[in-house]
Amino acid sequence: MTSEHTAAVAGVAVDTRHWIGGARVGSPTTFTDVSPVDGRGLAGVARGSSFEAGAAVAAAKAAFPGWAATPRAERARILHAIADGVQKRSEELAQVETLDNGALIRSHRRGVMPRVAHNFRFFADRLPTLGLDDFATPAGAVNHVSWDPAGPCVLITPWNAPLMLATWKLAPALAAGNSVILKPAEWSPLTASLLADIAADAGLPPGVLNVVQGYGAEAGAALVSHPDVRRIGFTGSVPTARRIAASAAEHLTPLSLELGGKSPLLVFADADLDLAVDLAVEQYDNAGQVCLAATRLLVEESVTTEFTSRFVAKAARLRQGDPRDEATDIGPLIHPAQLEKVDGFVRRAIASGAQALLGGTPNDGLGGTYYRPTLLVEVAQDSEIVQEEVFGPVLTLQTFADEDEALELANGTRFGLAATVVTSDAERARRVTERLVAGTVWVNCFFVRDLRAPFGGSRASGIGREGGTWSFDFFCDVKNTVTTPGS
Ligand code: TXE
Repeated sequence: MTSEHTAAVAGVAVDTRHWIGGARVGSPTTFTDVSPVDGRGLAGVARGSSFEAGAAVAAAKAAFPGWAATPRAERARILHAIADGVQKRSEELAQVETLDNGALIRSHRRGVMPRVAHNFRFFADRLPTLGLDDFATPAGAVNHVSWDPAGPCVLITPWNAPLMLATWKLAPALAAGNSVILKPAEWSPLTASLLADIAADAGLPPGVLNVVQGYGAEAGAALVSHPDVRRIGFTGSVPTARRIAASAAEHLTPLSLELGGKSPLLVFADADLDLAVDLAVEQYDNAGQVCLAATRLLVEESVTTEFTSRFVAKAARLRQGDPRDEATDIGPLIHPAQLEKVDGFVRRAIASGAQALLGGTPNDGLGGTYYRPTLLVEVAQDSEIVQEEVFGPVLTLQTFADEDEALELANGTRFGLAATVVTSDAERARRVTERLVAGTVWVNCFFVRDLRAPFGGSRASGIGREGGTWSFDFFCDVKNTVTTPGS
């Protein structure tokens, strides 16, 4: 069922060429997209170069004036139609995504795909009121502030939540009236291609959305260094962000960077321990490949023994296996190099004195890139395992004596993406939250998200905020027009 350009993945036909100017475009070479579920090759995917990147930017540039001038009501109608298409094909999208990136089918079905559709509806519904402001000065001069679309935007997205993160950036960029070039991660390129089909079916004009497939160092690097690009939205790793920022500096292209984390989960002695354990075990979701994951458990000394034994008992019951099975709790890591990377972190931690109370090894028997849920204790604050993002199902546990020490540990990394505080004392929650360095703090909960809320991190976790008006603002050039009385 596989032709040169079309792969049948989970029974779904996926065109693996680029999507440029409303047409499928191939490349002279392809790369093999491998499924982390079982290591099987899924498809040969067009390997984009600066040639296709340039063609996509040119297509986006040509389509931009028409889309920018399209009335907001019409843009909103098309965004709703894209959301309809996502809903209609959500089971296909879920199946393809699961095979492609290894995240759980049950998460894709229940959480991710509904949110993908919502990403479009959210901005479609708000377009009538987003980015409008008029006011008069006391002397009567009228200021009209307009949020004008910026131009062709490049979106570079990672593999841990491919369609979710692509549409989270794409919807506000399109809503604002921009044209877009999306470069999905080479490890999970397939749903972006399906999204191009859905957008075309929904009536999005040719060239408004372009998808360029390929490696970061080739297609990605060519896109972010292109002089006609007006915005770069990136989610991924810190080293890549540095390269992109350096390249964007050449043309002073504004960019938004959503990077990694090493978030803490603080458990105070007054916490509901059942809740604390539930929230801690939740950190193994997506095999720990979540930028927001609270991978550092910080527990008040007096409850450490109790917390640890309950946590280990619960985490040991997690079922690891094929993510296509609804009963599976933990699937594979994205690729063999990630497995090696995670295992390397754990081995080095153990060699320098850490103790694994749970896991600590790959789960070889499952036939893919599976790593056992792991808990490491006896870890020093300045050790690699506490300081660096592992991006696997590996949690560390440290103890603290009081609030000051808890905060010193919590804030003691170069990241500042998120934090979770578990306590029954509201006053303590307020005090601690105030001193935490984090873009998001959850109190007695985790991963509760609303598109109206700002999302992003401090320090090495990124630059800028996304979500709701923050995303919309990023993709606009704001203009103030002043008219004086009688002019
Ligand atoms: O990410 P990259 P990688 C972290 C996590 C993980 C590590 C490595 O710790 O283990 O990063 O992952 C594109 N110009 N996160 O190497 O390289 C690339 O093609 C333009 C956290 O896979 O950052 C892909 O589309 N683009 C993170 C995207 O960047 C380039 C999620 C991300 O890949 C490029 C992912 C270049 N020079 C990884 N080089 C999170 N915050 O959730 C690469 N790319």
